[in-house]
Amino acid sequence: MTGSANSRLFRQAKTVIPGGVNSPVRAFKAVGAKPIFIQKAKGPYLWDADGNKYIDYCLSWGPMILGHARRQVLHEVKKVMANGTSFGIPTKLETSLATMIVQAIDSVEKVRLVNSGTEAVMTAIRLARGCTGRDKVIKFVGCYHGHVDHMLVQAGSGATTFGMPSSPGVPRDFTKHTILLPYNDLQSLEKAFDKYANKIAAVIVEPVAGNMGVVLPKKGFLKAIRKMCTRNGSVLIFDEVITGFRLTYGCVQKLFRVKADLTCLGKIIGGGFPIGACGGKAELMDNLAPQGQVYQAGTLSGNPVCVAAGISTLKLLKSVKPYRSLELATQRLCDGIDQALQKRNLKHTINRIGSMFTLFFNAEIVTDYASAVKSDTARYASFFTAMLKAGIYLPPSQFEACFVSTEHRLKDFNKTIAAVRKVSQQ
Ligand code: KE4
Repeated sequence: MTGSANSRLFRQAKTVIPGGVNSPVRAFKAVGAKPIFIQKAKGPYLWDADGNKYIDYCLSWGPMILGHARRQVLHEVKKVMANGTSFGIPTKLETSLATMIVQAIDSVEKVRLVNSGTEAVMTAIRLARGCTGRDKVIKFVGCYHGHVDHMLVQAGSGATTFGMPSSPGVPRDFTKHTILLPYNDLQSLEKAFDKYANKIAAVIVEPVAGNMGVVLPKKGFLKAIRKMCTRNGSVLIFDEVITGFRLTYGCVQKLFRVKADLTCLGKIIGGGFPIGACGGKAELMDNLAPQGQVYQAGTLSGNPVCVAAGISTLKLLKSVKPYRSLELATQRLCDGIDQALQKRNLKHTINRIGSMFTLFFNAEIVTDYASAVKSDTARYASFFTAMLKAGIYLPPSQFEACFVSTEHRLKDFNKTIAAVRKVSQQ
């Protein structure tokens, strides 16, 4: 699939861009392949530089829930662009998008728009620390919250729960306040709260994890975190950069009936344009400069073009209400994949919620990072490459989420399931 044009473009890219990509996972290293370069996309389809067509289940890592190049979104963006693209001065569009988010998420009374999910997380954690006067933050192994230094942590040695930097360039001091716990493990959470009680500024969690592959919260897990944060005066941050407007019009907080204090958003709320948002209770949010003392800023934050795409996307989601049909369609696809692999006796498990899922080549159920990493990543890599050759683009890593859009049709699912049958014979 990485024929002459793709290979040539990759060679050229590597001469001027580190690794030839602007975000590591795009280099296909996790699947031992060379990346394709996209020429165009429409609906659920991608075309690469060699003219190969793919059914896209990565959807730019989640944003393209309405499919690529959605006519209504492009129309709104073009209209706004004609009046200028960036002013560094407020526009009413920002108020409109913020209002839509506030109206969609019960726990959000105010929103600060930023340019990425990473910035949303940075803002939420600084705000939580600023409001509580505390330093420690709990995160869970396998959850990814962007590349801010103090979130780039890996399990420390032995029983220490403090994270060690997971990347060169992150000083040990920057992660010494980050407590790393196993996802879905309430016992370790209780121990951490007992031990660090009134030192914990926040707990940040992907309420449905997407970055170790899709992993669902065990019954009671989210409610228990909520209870411990409330009891301890810590801020509960839900990182809904993936799940925001993916599973329902709003956040999974509605589905699990747990209210976060701060919510991080991104991806879908930008409709394919750079965006992020940190929202929450006004009593917290009003501590952000210039109203409060907690500094946060961004030249292109709330950019009218990005915001126009987000408004158009949320308007369509609100009117089309695609979530039930997305759920049924994704269930049908996953059932077909499951049956195809069962027929070949290939050990696998599929975690799915709504229109996001992960096919793990793993004999066990996957409930946390420790079980996720038992997956057969070599088999996933060969499956990925074979499916790519068959015209199906899956995330180029076992530990990511697949997504279905409103534009995927039955014929796409049938083609995908047929491809799974064929490649799993090999
Ligand atoms: P960005 O800074 O990449 O916009 O968002 C960071 C982020 C924060 N929180 C969650 C739950 C996220 O999933 C992400 C980013 N997601 C990855 C893919 N799982 C983006 C892909 C990439 O890094 O290239």
